[in-house]
Amino acid sequence: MALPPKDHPRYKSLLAREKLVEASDVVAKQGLIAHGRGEAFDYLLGEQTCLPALSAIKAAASALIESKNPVISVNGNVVALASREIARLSEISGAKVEVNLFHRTPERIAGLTKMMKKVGVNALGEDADDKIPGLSSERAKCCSDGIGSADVVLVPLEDGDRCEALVNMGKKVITIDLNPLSRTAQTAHITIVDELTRCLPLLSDFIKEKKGFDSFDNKQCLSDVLNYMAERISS
Ligand code: PTJ
Repeated sequence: MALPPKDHPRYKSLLAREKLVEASDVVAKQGLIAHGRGEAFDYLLGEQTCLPALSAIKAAASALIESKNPVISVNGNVVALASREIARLSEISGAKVEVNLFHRTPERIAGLTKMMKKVGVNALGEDADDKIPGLSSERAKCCSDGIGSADVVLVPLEDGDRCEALVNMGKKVITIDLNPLSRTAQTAHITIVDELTRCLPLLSDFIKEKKGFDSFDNKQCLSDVLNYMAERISS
């Protein structure tokens, strides 16, 4: 991987791009477009975790602590950018990890499972024997001992249709999405509007310290994030 110079003011951002390009055999091409959209929204947040996101992270910590059968669903972007952070979260929360893709191919599932194995996680995903109702084709596939039987699902960077289908299955859905206006952000029960690699360590820390947050209103939280962005733009 071509490392950007460490003193570059946009080092973190350039490094993330390099990671996605480096993993281009397992990251969907559409994933690069999704990343660019995320970057644009992160500019509006000032590339920092805002207070409403912090309350969503605490609410997510509570949901994961209380969950009996939590699952973290990971896609190409998530594994390429944050496999280590996901491994730590899985260890601390006891959540299983399932590689579950929108643009599903056996090659990508195998490659991403291998990348998770390198960080010590035996991810589910290869033997998909269940389906998410209401979705067509390959994107419906999932594992019965993973997403199929989960009570709480953390799905970072998810497509709106699939997020809605998980909610309709009765799962408690937590997402991480820099776009507070996306259908996923609006449909999930808990939306963390923050950058993936920035919020995952905070989420793990809150679970470890058992710092949850009981009263949480997602609609209010999204509205607070939008106000925060608007104030930043107008000042
Ligand atoms: O690997 P696959 O086949 O499962 O496909 C993955 C993608 C991401 C291509 C697929 O899930 C997709 O098309 O997602 P969307 O509908 O583009 O939604 C992704 C959302 O994630 C967008 O709203 C982006 O703003 C947001 N996003 C992108 N990068 C980050 C992010 N949010 C947080 N942190 C990021 N690094």
